Amino acid sequence: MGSYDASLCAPKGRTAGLDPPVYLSLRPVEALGGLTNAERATVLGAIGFDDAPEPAADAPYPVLTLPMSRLDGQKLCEVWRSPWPVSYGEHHGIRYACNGEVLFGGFCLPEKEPEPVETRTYRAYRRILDLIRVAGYEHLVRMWNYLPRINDEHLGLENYQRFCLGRHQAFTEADYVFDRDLPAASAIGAGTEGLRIYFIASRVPGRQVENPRQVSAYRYPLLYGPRSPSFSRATLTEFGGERQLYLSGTASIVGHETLHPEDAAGQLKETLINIQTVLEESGHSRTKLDELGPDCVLKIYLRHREHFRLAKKTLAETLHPSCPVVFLQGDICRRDLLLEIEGVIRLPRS
Ligand code: 3EB
Repeated sequence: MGSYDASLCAPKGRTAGLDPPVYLSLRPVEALGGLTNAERATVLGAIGFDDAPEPAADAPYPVLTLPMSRLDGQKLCEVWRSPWPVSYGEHHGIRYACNGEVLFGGFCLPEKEPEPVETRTYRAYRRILDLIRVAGYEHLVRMWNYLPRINDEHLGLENYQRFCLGRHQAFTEADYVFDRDLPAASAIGAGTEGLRIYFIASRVPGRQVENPRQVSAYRYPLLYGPRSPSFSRATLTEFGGERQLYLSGTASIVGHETLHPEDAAGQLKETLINIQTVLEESGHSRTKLDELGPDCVLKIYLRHREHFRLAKKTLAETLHPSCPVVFLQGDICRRDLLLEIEGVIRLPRS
């Protein structure tokens, strides 16, 4: 693995445990340029969006630009930080940063030659699983996946179903126990080429959370594809006494069926009930959507930009005004889904 040095990855100079070992904030890209050297050494990664300025490609940390427009006009990027200095490396083309407790990685796998989506996905996941094993951060917490033409169909299989095939195969070969080891995830249609993935892995496992209103995605019936989607509804982490809930992309699905097709308002309401249910299921005290504050980030993906005003209004009525929301235009993995919401939620100390 070459560049990996475990001694560089030990928690150093930790300040009174006030922050979890990985935390997300939304910042103008210029703020990254304005960091001191000491501050820059704590950046785990930066995620840009295609109509915001691109985070510096020559940065030492993983940088990924998601080819999706922001509907809210805010030119902010996601900045992932550690409370103490991190170290950087690259493994099979995956840039990563680690800090002794978590590893943050991100990459775009370009389309070199024509290759089925399942094969490209399988290759990407094999690389990720190899990296986290070699680096000693074996537990996947959260995966974000962005692939082009997610709803297109070739030879009877949609690209999303092909993506699920490749991911399932990689997890199966790595002996994943699906109701214990699966990370929270999002899988969104975006861009015209390449498979973009970023992820968080940890040294100690988080706790997989499912939603009692929904069939676990990894148990969906065959009707949705030959291999079920391998993700959990959320991961609850507790690192150094700091708890976070990584909420997967959540949509208007009850049981395993889409509810309210062609009704964005109905889908949004159902999605918010699902999120509320997962918050309660994770078993901590911060269980009301309107209690989420400035230390949380929600992302909503809308298939059609004309639903932006409706979504903005409904979320303003439901959420606390201090809770940041990123509105993005992206395709949802099922054709009848119009929107999906994910979140990173900071919880009170245990
Ligand atoms: C669903 O609940 C909606 O395949 O990684 C949401 C989040 C969805 C993640 C994934 C899919 C994924 O089935 C779709």
